[in-house]
Formats: sequence, C-alpha cells, structure tokens
Amino acid sequence: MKQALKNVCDSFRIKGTFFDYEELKVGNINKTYRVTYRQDDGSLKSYIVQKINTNVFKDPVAVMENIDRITEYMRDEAPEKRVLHFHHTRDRKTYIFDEDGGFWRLFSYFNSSTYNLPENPEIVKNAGKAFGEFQMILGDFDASLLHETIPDFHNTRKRFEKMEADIKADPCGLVRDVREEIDYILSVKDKACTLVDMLAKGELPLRVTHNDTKINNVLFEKGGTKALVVIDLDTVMPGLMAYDFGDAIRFAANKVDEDSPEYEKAGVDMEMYRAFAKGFLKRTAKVLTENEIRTLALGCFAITVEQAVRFLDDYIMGSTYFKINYPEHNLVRTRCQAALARDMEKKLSEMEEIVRHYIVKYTK
Ligand code: GN1
Ligand code: MG
Repeated sequence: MKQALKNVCDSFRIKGTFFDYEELKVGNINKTYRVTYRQDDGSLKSYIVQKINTNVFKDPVAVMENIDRITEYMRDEAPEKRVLHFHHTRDRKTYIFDEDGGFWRLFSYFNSSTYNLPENPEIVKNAGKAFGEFQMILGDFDASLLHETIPDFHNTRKRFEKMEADIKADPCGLVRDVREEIDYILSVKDKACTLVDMLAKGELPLRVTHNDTKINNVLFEKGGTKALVVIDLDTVMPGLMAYDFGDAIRFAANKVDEDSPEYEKAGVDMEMYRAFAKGFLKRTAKVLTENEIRTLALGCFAITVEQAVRFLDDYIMGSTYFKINYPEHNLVRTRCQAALARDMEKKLSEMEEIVRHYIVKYTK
C-alpha cells in the first residue's frame, strides 16, 4: 500500500518527501488516508488523501467539477471563511487515476477535532450554524451548474421503490429474517415521502444543499467548540433544506451511534435537537418559506426513514454499497434508524414547536 499511496501523492504538487501514512477509519463509502511529508526545512506537513468509491460515484470527475465550482463560488462569496482546498496534480487537475483506474484526490490536513455524538450542546449548535451558513453562502448559486452525481440521491419515494423491488427479488434469501423491519418501514412510507411529494408538486423549493450533514463533516478547532469548516462536498446537489436539517439531527441528536447494537436506546436527545435547531435557524430563518417551516421537523423523520430504507436495501442486496465491519452491520444500522424514527414520530409536535420558537426569535 505504502508504495502505491506514495506514487499517488507524488503526482500532486506538494513539497517535500513522503514520510508516513495511516488509514483513517471514517466514512462509509470512500477510503481515507492521512499522509505526512517531510518538508525541506525538516518540518512535517500532513494531507488527506482519498480514494473515491467509484461503485458509488460512477463519474468521479463530475464530483470534482462540482466541488471546484462550489468552492470557487464560496471563496468569492465569503472570502473570510475557510473552504476545503484540493491540491492540483502536475498536469493541473484536482485528481488522478492510478494504473488500476482508482480515482484519488488530495487536500491539506488541518489540525482539528471532529465529533460523532457530542455531549456538549454548544458543539451541536455551532454545527447547526455551520451547515446553515453553508446553505446561505450557496443561496444564489446556479444549481444548473451542478452535475447530479448520484441521481435521485434523496428521492425518498424512489428509494422505497427500489427497496420494494429488491425485496421481491430477494437475491440473497435474507428477506424472511427482516420481515419486522420491512413491515414498520413500509407502514410509514407515505408519511416519509411527504416532503418529496410536496417538492414534486412545487410546494417546497429546491435549494443547493450539502446532502450529508453528519456532524463529523464539520471540522472544529482542536479540542474546542468552534466550527472551522464544512467538509465532504461530494454530494452537494439540489435538494431539500429540511433534509440537511434532518440528516444532522438523525446523526448528532440521536442518543446512540448510527450503528449502535443497543438500537433500542435510539431516540432524539431533545437538548441536542434544540441546540442544532437554534444554530441552524439563526442562520436560515429569514429565507425559509412557510411550507419549509412546517416540514422542517418532519424532514428529520423522513430522512431517518430514508436512511433505514437505504441500509435495509443494502443488507438485502448483500451489502455492496456501505462499508461493513460484520455481516449484520447494515441490519443493525437499519434497526437503529427505525427505532429513532419511531421516537421522532412521538416527539414530532415538540420538535415542530422548537422550530417555530426559533423562527419567531430569528425573524423579528
Ligand atoms: C455515507 O461515507 P459517508 O459517511 O460520508 C452516505 C450517506 C449516508 C451515510 C450514513 C454517498 O456517507 O448518504 O447518509 O453514509 N454517502 C453516500 O452514515 O451514499
Ligand atoms: Mg459523505
């Protein structure tokens, strides 16, 4: 691995000599490494190198084109903000293909902290601000400039349709073991599809959204609570504001990890929900339409059910999409999302009230 990684890194315009590397166990899709170079003055500098999963991102060049356009726009709109910076290769591209067709990119590492389930609501609030601000900076970005790198990525109805077809086909013979999960998920189908149905009818606006607002996609000041930069721009595409809000809640305001084997403990931690809502709405309240306000909390439920559909579908299909650490991993993830969704159903009106509260507060 070391030699292959070194060859990749040496293709980029970075100074010094390859010193060391480690694989970072982050993300469910791409492979991520931290490599360190020794500079001419003897100091060490680290970079993040990623091998894109081209089974998921079928056109990785289009992914990088999107990122180039977005980051260029962001630098222009908000020059004072930090933006992810990809290094160029010697032939001036932001990626290289290795000899096996693998697709790689490299960006500077900065000393920072990331969190999965923060205990400090200040961190969650600041993540809310960071994701809210991200949307606002891209508010006037021309969405037609973006490739749809994963078609229908957050089209909940299409996700259901695919899962239902895969249940019928049952290629691995696993369906009989997951009847209970299927029954619950199908019982909430229409409710979970409310937002995409409204979008189809023109009742919700399509915005440029991040689409993967897990809190570990925000880098924080080392050991601190201040958000520095939003990362993982691979799925920035037109989407629903409520899904960015909801996906963040799904992950950061859950009482347990997304793949916790103690899935019966899954549920919304309302203190964290309130904190995220506060940060996010502080930045976005003024632009939300009435329909967006009404469906923001429901978006948390919708994206959580969608995630359950995606994990369950992948399980049924033999776990070819998400990285797994053991055979039932996707099933455990499904159960955890289903338990969280059930809890959200119970708390929905309380969640809606909190949204209203901050809308009033921040639109005065
Ligand atoms: C994947 O790899 P990562 O953690 O950035 C997935 C997201 C899911 C998430 C669930 C391209 O994101 O959509 O919400 O796992 N990314 C893609 O943890 O499918
Ligand atoms: Mg991602």
